[in-house]
Amino acid sequence: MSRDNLDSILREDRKFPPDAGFIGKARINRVALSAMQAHAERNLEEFWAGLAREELSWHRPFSEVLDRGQAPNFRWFADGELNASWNCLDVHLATHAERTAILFEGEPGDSRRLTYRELHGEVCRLANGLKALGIGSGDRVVIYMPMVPEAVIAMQACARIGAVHSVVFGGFSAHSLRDRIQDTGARLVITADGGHRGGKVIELKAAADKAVADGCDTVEAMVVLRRTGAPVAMQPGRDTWWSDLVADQPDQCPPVFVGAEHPLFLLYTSGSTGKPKGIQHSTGGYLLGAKLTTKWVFDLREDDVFWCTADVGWITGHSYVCYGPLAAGATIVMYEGAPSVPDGGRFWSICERLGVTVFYTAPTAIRALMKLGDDIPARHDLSRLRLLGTVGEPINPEAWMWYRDVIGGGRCPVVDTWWQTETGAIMISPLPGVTSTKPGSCTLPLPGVFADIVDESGEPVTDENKGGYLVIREPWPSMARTIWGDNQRYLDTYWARFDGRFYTAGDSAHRDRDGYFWIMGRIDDVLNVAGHRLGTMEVESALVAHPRVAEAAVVGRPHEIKGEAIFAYVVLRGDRPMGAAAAALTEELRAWVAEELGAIARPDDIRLTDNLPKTRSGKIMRRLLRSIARGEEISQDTSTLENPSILDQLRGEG
Ligand code: 7RM
Repeated sequence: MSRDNLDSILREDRKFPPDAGFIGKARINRVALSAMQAHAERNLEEFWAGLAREELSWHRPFSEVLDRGQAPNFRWFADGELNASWNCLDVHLATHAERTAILFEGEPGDSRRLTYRELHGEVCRLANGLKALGIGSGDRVVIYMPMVPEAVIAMQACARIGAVHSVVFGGFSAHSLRDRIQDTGARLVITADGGHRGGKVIELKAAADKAVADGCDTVEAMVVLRRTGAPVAMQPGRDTWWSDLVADQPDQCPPVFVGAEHPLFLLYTSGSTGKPKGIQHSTGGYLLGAKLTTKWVFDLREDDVFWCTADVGWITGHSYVCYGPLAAGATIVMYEGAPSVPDGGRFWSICERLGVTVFYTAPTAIRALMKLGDDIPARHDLSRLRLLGTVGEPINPEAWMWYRDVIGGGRCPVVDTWWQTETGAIMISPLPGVTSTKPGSCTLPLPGVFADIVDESGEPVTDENKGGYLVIREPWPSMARTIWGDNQRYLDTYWARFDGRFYTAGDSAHRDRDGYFWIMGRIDDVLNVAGHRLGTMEVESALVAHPRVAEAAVVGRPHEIKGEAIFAYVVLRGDRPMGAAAAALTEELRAWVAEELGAIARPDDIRLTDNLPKTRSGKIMRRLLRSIARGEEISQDTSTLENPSILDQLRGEG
């Protein structure tokens, strides 16, 4: 068995075609899809150019579609000029100004509704306020806010005047905020007194003060939204209340039209080592990707109520809360708080009360809610839902089935969407009116996306079920342009592995006999057991398929004979047994995996734990678990863990 082989051992045969009712009304049917695919194959630039002209409103039309001159720093629609906020707001005013843009619910239960006309007015007032503070095109603005409508208003106001926003997730510490302020060289920070999360008040202004207290000389001003009413210290000459700033501002503000390549935002993502990377996105290409994929994948229509549960601190919140759905003229839901407040039914209660029709969330949330049992969603009327989506991690087939059956009542298509901060928009996903879905597969690339799987030497992997590197062969409009201030790192991280020939996502994947893509996990997490290279996702899925298991994370630790042994951390549904009962259960689980996947995948160690360590966006921190399994010193930052005491348990000491 060669070292290069990445084996897929998971067999999943369930398949769900879209039902006739859905197909009949879908925005994209089989015929439309074939035509788009043929067009993209025939002439990729013409394909994207046509969509860019149709979907976006240009102040000055572009003449050149794709500039490959500095590849892989591609440029799209470069001599065209537009404004992102204009494309999200003004374009709707003539036809549907009174349509609801945002339905907001705060964690304490307060609610608000903003029409497109009102949202446009608020964005203009803030944009005028920002101008009054001296902020202009190209200036960086850091946004550190709770999930309230003002977070979207702040992003849109920056876009309106050509300022480059960088949203920092409100759950990040003062220290992380400082790093990002310093790296962007921001002139302004927009924050709030605090936000409500998990029944507590998160003190954002205090954290922002702490962040800028040291080495943030570029920051000239701070705008503070009053949200919780908690007392805060305002620094005279620097700090302004949001309400004061906009009080006398008109609700009209002419947009600043910028070149299509003008950066719309920077968004930091943690690299595998060292400091976070400021992923830079463009205005034209990014907005095109966000808008198109919203319409294609979520099949959005005028009467839809779309809820993407992601915080605006993540790319998902940029593309599917702030930009895509507003550009598409949809009604979105924003919820400020935790899914567990006041109880584990909050998501379903919001879906019921606000009439959510399209719901998009992460596997980590699905597994957490699944662990609470079926009774909780059963108390809510979820009959308005017509489409469900997932993003962020591979979804285990059992969690997918639960989502489809219990939340979707078996009638809603489930779209498992693969993409990254760096891709800007969804890349591989079912189209709900066309694609038959399979639990655990993100299915097929969208039109215009040339995804492939290659081996160590960059040759396509054509064998069924054989894994390799997930790559994208051709540039696409919403791709990241660079890493802010460090283009070399951009080239090294995403392009060097195969000498600039294609974009390397850093994920491993395989294809089945229908050509469907299955993401197996991050390349860095691949296990090597007796010459078999295995993705983490399959062993985890086998564990989650056991009725007692809610969540699992699998890592490798060195083994004298096999090279690597499989070490599994398992979270159970219900109480965690101790002593002999625990030993019996772990034996049962080892045998279960061997039965499901074959002896090669039998975990050598299973550790039962109450929780798994997650990043703030809910992804399992396998690197941390690997250090623990190997008894190594922990080098990762554990300060952001929800529950730091979990470390003792993971080490087997709790
Ligand atoms: C949107 C987002 C990107 C990484 C990516 C994958 C993993 C995301 C899926 C997925 C399997 C999916 N951006 N990932 N979606 N894995 N199936 N549908 O999450 O930059 O934060 O993360 O997330 O490993 O490379 S991200």
